[in-house]
Parts: sequence; C-alpha cells; structure tokens
Amino acid sequence: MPPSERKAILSAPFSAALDITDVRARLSAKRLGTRFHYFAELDSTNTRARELAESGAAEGEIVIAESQTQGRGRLGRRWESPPLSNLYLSIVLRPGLPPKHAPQITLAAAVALVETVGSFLPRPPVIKWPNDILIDGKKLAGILTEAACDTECVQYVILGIGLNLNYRAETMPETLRQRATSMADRAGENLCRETVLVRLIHDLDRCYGELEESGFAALRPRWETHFGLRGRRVRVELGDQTIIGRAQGIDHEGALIVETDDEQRRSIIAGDVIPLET
Ligand code: BT5
Repeated sequence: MPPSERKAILSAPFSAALDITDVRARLSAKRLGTRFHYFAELDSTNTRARELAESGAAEGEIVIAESQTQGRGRLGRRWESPPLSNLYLSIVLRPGLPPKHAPQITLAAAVALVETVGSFLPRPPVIKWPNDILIDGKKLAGILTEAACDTECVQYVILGIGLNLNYRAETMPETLRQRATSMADRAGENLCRETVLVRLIHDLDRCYGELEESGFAALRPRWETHFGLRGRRVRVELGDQTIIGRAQGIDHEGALIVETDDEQRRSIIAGDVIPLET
C-alpha cells in the first residue's frame, strides 16, 4: 500500500458515522453495492435485508447499520454489535445456484473476508470452517448466510457479515474479550471503516463472481490456503451427534472432511467445529 494511501486510512475520523456517499463514490464492483440501505440502528441487518428481499430488492442491495440491538449469529446466538466502530452488513444475493450449493456462498465470503483483512494487517487471519475468521484463535469476523429456496432454485440469499474493526478489547464484554479480537487491536491503531468497507465489497464481488461463473472448484485452492485447522484435532457438534477427529480440509462441494480416530472419513455439511488441544 503506498504511504499516502496508508496515511489517509489512518487519519480518518474514527467515531464518526459511516460516509456512505464516499463509499459509493469509490466503488467499482460489478454487482454488489448497487444500492445502500443505511441505518444508525437496527435489530438485525439480516432481518431487514430479508424483508427487503421478500419485497423484491435486487441482487447487490446492501443493508448496513452502525449498531444492532439483536445482531444474530447461527442457531440463535448473539452477535455483539456496539455502535460506530465495526461493520455490520447484509447483502441481498439472487444466485443462479442450485439450493444444495447455496452454503458455498459462506465459503466464498470467507475467502473474500480473509483477503480483505489480510490486505490491512501484517499477518492474514485464517478461516475456521464454515463461517469464522480468526487470528491467533480469536474471532475477528463471522458470516451468517440465510437462504430462501424452493425445490429447484434459490430465491435469494442474505449474506450477513460482522467484522470487528475498531472494536478495542478493553471495551468488549468480559465473556467476549478472551475469544474475540479486532483489526484495530491487531494493527495497533484504528482504521478507516469506509476504506475497509470498499475493499470488502470489491473482494466479495470478485469471489461471488468466481463462484457463480466457475463453481466452488475455482475458489477451493484459496480456501484451503487460508484454512486454519488442517491436521488439527477437532470436535464437531452436529446437533445430537459429536465427532472427534482430525480436520483434513474440504471436498469439492465445500463439506468439511474429518478423519475420525477409527480412521473413518466423514464429510460434514453443517456443524460447529471446536479445535482441541491435542
Ligand atoms: C457468526 O455466528 O459468527 C455469524 C455472525 C454474523 C453477524 C452479522 S452482523 C451483520 C448481520 N446481521 C446479523 O444479525 N448477523 C449478521 P456464530 O458462528 O454462531 O458465532 C456466534 C458467536 O460468536 C457468539 O456466540 C459469541 O461467542 C461470538 N461473538 C459474538 N459477538 C462477537 C463479536 N462481535 N466478535 C467476535 N465474536 C463474537
């Protein structure tokens, strides 16, 4: 990054509201960011995006909020969403993918997120399958993808992203502090949210385009490069079942491959992965 650009990134005002006009002016993404729905506060950007998609919002429309009162993770978990410091956005997608490939959008978004964050930090983060972005085992970003499908096709997908940007560890709730981090904590200084947002939308646009045009096979090598748990012992929780084994990577469709202690190869399409010490 040239020094002049770096200076611009670091000298921007940090607790100000996002300048969406500036973001729009700097965007040259093909499909994402066609329209912004900006809110100072929302319950959840995913919920709002879903309402918009149901009433005909076009692909690429983005809902973005400065804070969320009921930011959501998977399985009803909460996403901490304090005001004016992070990015909380949900993008309406209308992909030409069969429903069984809709989860690959999460994987493509994870590649984009790692590439975006890695371009601002000395060390890139890693992906924890399927939807977490981590640095040194601490969570920096999460993805919540919600799809509406009929039997043959996907009507829409809401791609929700929460990225901890200028969220300093000392302001996080105690329960989160041990497990979460932010770009500013890693960079040692605050970053300009508009610059990161523009870069993120471009990277998402590119990875989503690659997924639609060439399928997940085109993205899989990059996903594998960024996968942080290869060879690690993991516990995978599948609702009523638990699997313990070594994470091997993902298959061509995006399922996690785990080799269990009795040397069985399991393909996991949905679940929670917990890294184990040994
Ligand atoms: C996720 O769920 O990681 C998906 C998070 C998606 C949030 C975005 S924000 C914009 C959009 N609108 C929404 O309402 N949601 C999306 P999951 O894998 O279930 O992880 C949730 C867990 O992450 C929580 O149980 C906490 O342990 C942890 N967590 C909560 N807030 C966090 C934060 N700000 N930073 C890091 N970790 C957090």
